[in-house]
Amino acid sequence: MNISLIKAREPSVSIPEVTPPLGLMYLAGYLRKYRPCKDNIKIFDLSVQDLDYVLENLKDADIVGLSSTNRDGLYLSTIIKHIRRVNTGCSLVLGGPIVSSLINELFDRFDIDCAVAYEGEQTFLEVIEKFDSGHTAFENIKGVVYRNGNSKFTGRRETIENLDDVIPFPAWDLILNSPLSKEYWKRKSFAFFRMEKRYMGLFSSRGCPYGCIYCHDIFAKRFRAHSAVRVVSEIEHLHTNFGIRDFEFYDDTFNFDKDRTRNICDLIVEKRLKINMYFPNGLRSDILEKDIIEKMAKAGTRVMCFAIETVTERLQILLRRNLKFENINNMIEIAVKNGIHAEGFFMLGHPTETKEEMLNTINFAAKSPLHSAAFSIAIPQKGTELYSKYIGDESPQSLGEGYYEYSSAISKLSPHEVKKLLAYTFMKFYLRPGRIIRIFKTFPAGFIFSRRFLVQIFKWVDVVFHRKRFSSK
Ligand code: B12
Ligand code: SF4
Repeated sequence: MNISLIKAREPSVSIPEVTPPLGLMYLAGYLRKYRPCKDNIKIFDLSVQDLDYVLENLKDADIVGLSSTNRDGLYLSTIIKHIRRVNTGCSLVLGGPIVSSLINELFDRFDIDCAVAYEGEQTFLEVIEKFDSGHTAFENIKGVVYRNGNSKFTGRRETIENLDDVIPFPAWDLILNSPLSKEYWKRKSFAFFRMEKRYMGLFSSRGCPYGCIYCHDIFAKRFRAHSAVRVVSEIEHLHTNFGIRDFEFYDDTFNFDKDRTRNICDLIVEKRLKINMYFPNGLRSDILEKDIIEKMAKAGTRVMCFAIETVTERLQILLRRNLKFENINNMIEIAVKNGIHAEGFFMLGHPTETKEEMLNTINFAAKSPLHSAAFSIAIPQKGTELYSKYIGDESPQSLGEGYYEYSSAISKLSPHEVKKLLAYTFMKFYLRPGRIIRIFKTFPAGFIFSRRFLVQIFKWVDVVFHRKRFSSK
C-alpha cells in the first residue's frame, strides 16, 4: 500500500523548536518489520515543508497518517480538507498526543476515517491490515477511535513490554537519506544548543512512573526501557551509517533506572564513541547522583535539563510531582563542574499559585548555578487531571495555546500578570554579571550561547508585546 505519514504543525514564532518526527519513524520501522515489502512508506513534515508541496505528493496515497499534538492541531481540519480535495480516495488515520487528549470529540472536529490512541505501533499495523483487506470495521481492534454516531473508542491496548524484541529501529533512513534531514539541521532543535549541525532524536524509554497532573499518559504511567546495549547500538548505527554524532534524548525520565543510565554511559566510553548527548526533555533531578552525572559527562553529555517547575512544596504536592529539593542545587553544581550546560525548567501559573510563590521560584532560579532557565506557563491540556479539575472536561480545548499564548487563569494572577512576570524572569535570571561570566568560563561554545541569547531576547519581546504572527492558511 502507499502510505504517507505527515507530521502536522502549527507555525508559530513563540515555539521555534522543530524536532524530527520520531513517532512516524517508529511507525514506519514497525510496518517494515511486520509487513515486509508490502508498503511504500513516505514521511512528510509540515514543520519544515510547505503544505502545497506535501499535497502535490499525496495524490497516489492509499492511506494518509497524520500525527499531531494539541497545539499542532490548530489547523488540522484545514489540512485535512486540503488532503481530501487532492486525494478523494485515501483513508485518513490520525495519531499522536492529540488523539488520547481529545478522544471523545475527534469526529466533531476532524474529517478522519479513524484514529489511533496512545502507543501506536501495534494498533496502526492492525489498522493498515484491515484497510489492506478492504474492510473498515474497527470495533475489534484495540486502541482505535472510530465513528459510530460520534467518536467510539475500542479501549486501551496493553503496552509493549519487551521493547528491545518488539520495536525495531525507527526508519531513520526515511529522514536521513532525504533532503528533509537538512531542514532539521538548519533549525533550532529541542536542546539549548548543539555542537554539530547533524543530529538525531532518540527515545530510549517509554512512560514515566511519576504522577504529575499536568502531564500526558501516552505511554502509560510506568517506566519501560530499551536495554543499555540496544540504546548504544542505535547510537552506533546512526554514527556509522549516517555520520551522526549529536543525539538528543526525548525520554520522559531517561534516568529513572540508575543502573541503565550508568551502563549506557560506560558502554559509550568503552566503545570510544566520540559523541555529544543532550537531555532537553528534562531529567528527574532528585534521583540524580554524583557518579551518574560524572559518567554522563564522560560519555559526552553537553546539555542537561533539570525539570524543577516550582519550588513551592505545597504545589509539588498539589501537582503530584513530589520533587525533593534537598539535593538539586548540589547536582546542578556537579553538572556545571563537569562542563555540562545546566538548564532549569520552571513553570508559572500553577493552580492556586500566588504571586509570592511565583517569585520564590524565580528567585531560586536566579540564585542557582544554572546556566540557562526556561520559564513557561502551566497550560492545562485536555486529557490531563489538571484540565478536568481546573478547566472542566465539558469545556472545549483551545488548540492554539503554547508556551506563552494562554487564556486560562488557574493561578491567583490573571493571564496578563503571569505574562508580565515571565518577562521579569528573563531579566532577573540572565542580567547577572556572575552568571554571564560563568557561562563563558564553563561553556565551551560561548558564541552559540550568544546567538541563542539574542533569539531569546526577540522571543521575549514578542511575548511582552503580544505580537501575533500566526499564519491563517
Ligand atoms: C519532542 C517534543 C517536543 C518538540 C516537538 C513538538 C512537535 N510539534 O512535535 C518541541 C520542543 C517543539 C515541543 C513543544 C511542545 N510540546 Co512537546 N514534546 C516532545 C516530546 C518530549 C517527545 C516527542 C516524541 O518524539 N516522542 C516519541 C514518539 C515515539 O512518540 P509520539 O510522537 O507520541 O508517537 C507515538 C504515538 O503518539 C503514536 N503516533 C504518533 N503519531 C502518529 C500518527 C499516526 C498516523 C498513528 C497511527 C500513530 C501515531 O505512535 C507513536 C509510536 O508509539 C513529548 C513527550 C513524549 N513523551 O512523547 C512532548 C509532548 C508531545 N509535548 C507536549 C506539549 C504540551 C508541548 C507544548 C505545548 C509545550 C508548551 N507548554 O508549550 C509545545 C507545543 C509544540 C507544538 N507545536 O506541538 C505534550 C503534548 C500533549 C498534547 N496532548 O498535545 C507531550 C506529550 C509532553 C507532555 N508531557 O505532555 N515538544
Ligand atoms: S516526571 Fe515528567 S514525564 Fe513524568 S509525569 Fe511528571 S512531567 Fe510527566
